[in-house]
Amino acid sequence: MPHPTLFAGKFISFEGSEGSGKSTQISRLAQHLKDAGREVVATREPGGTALGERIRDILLHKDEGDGMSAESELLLFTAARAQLVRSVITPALARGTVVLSDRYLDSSTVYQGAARNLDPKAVAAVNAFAVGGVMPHLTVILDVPTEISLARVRARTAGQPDRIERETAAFFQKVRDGYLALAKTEPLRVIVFDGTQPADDIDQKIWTEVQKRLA
Ligand code: Z5A
Repeated sequence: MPHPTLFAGKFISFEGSEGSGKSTQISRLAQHLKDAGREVVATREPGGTALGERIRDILLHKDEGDGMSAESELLLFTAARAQLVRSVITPALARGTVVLSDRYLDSSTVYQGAARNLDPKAVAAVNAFAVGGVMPHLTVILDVPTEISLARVRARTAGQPDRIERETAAFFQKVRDGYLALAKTEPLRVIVFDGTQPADDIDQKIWTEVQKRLA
């Protein structure tokens, strides 16, 4: 059987800092794709499966997550990813669906690697094991200065930040820098869009790029 990424399905991941506009752009792109007659599956990380949503709860919301080591954090994010790949992404690609994921393996590269300072080779090895070769055809990074993304999150969470939202501004600066560095190393797969532009403008730019890739 051919590898799932060789089927007619397309896989697009969205990355960026918290509050960079990923959910907003995923729902707009999903609508464009549906209007164009494509079947769409939208999912998120961590989460997207029953197991993944339980892991998400531990990672972000439960007291058990307090004091979590960076290594445990990496393994939990990638455990959720391994399940998502096998039970949602691969079957959807095999059906010819367009899969849109709010975060994927680049989040571990950047948050656990660049920002938590885990060995990049170890992060890459665990990521590779988790995804089993299923890579996005396109990764959209929404780039937003740290002050803006933090302000957007603060406005939304109204004083109830999750475990990762409680990190320092320096941590989020490493996240932003990590994404920009990643884009330079994989320019064919990863495209950076200015997330400070009006949502309609970003939407049009992403849709133009996606139509080229789907053609
Ligand atoms: N994490 C990790 O460490 N390692 C991993 O491997 C993975 C994840 C997979 C998941 O958080 C956390 O887990 C995340 C990384 C870590 N933590 N951080 N930081 P999450 O799923 O709860 O949240 P998120 O993925 O970081 O994103 P978000 O908070 O849901 O935001 P978003 O989807 O990027 O943005 P949005 O909801 O579309 O927009 C945010 C607000 O901005 C909203 O009020 C919008 O109306 C507004 N917005 C959107 N676009 C615009 C524009 N263009 N202009 C102005 N305002 C806008």
